[in-house]
This record gives sequence, structure tokens and C-alpha cells, in this order.
Amino acid sequence: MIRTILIHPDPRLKKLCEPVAEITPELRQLAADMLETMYDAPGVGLAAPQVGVTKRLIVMDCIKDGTPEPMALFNPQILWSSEDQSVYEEGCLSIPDIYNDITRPTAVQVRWMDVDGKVQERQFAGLWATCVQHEIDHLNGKLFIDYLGPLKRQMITRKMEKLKREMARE
Ligand code: K2U
Ligand code: ZN
Repeated sequence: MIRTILIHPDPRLKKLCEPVAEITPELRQLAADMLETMYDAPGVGLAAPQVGVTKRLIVMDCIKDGTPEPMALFNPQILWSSEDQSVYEEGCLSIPDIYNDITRPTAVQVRWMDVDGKVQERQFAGLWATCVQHEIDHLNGKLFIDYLGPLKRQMITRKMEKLKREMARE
């Protein structure tokens, strides 16, 4: 089912998420709901804290046109990051309509547990690398606006507070 995406500022988006001990049917359902919610947004990634679950689970599908490649990563860890950096104009489903250039390592090696409880390891590059780093930041309570200066971050936070007040009035 499509879940509600939390909007910044929200304390649940700033929490350090707990590792997943074992893959339960509920967690498999959560991963499925997160993918459905991500496609509906639309987005190319989504982290569990964004739907109010402070557990270390992210979903991604960065394929734009072609066969979708949905992925669910439990307890993702970055083992290696490239020296090379890339700039990408990032957005966030929890900070609607705000986009900023963010610089991150161009490629990362990631280890995670998949829905079958199997440990996987893969190197990500391009949008996949940007996305997996953006999502793992969410699991550590970090938003892409935390890389911006304090004034810009404060302006964006005020804008989101206004948006939430207007949404509450609807
Ligand atoms: O975590 C999220 O809020 C989902 C983001 C993930 C993301 C942000 C920046 C760069 C790559 C992934 C959503 O996908 S935001 C919508 C979007 C869609 C396509 C490309 C970039 C951002
Ligand atoms: Zn985000």
C-alpha cells in the first residue's frame, strides 16, 4: 500500500535508524510498500524513516526508461568510496520542490542484506551511486540540505514549515 511520506522538519527524519536483525514478513511488506510509494511519488529512491519507520532499509530503482530494476537493501554499508567526486542536482521526497547541487563520490562499493536474507555486494556509479548515498544518509538522520550553508538550510526549513501549515489547513 502507498504510505505517507514525512515532510521536513520531522524528528523521525533526524533519527539514527536501527539495524534489521532478521527479514520478517512485515519487513518484506514494508519494502514492497516503499517501492510502491516511491514509484507513485515518483522518485528513484526512498528510505524507511521517510515513511516513519526508523529501521535500516532503503529501496531504489534508478532506471529511467527501460526494464525497472527495483532493489531493497537492508543494513546497507558503504565499504569504499571513489576519490573522484560528481555533482548532481539532488531533490528529496521529504523536502518537496527544493533542488540543489550536491557533490558526492562518483562510485561506491555497498554491502547489504537482500529480502531473502542473502548478503550482497555491488559497486554503484552514476545516479545509482548518488541515490544510494542519499538514501544511506537518511538512515543516519542526514538530509541533503545538511550539506548546504546554515542560512540556506534555515530558509528551506522555514519554507517547509509554511508548506506544512498550509497542508494542515486543507
Ligand atoms: O530519498 C529521497 O527523497 C528520494 C529521492 C532520491 C534521490 C535524490 C537525489 C538524487 C537521486 C535520488 C527522490 O528520488 S527525489 C526525485 C528524483 C528523481 C530523479 C532524480 C533525482 C531525484
Ligand atoms: Zn531524500
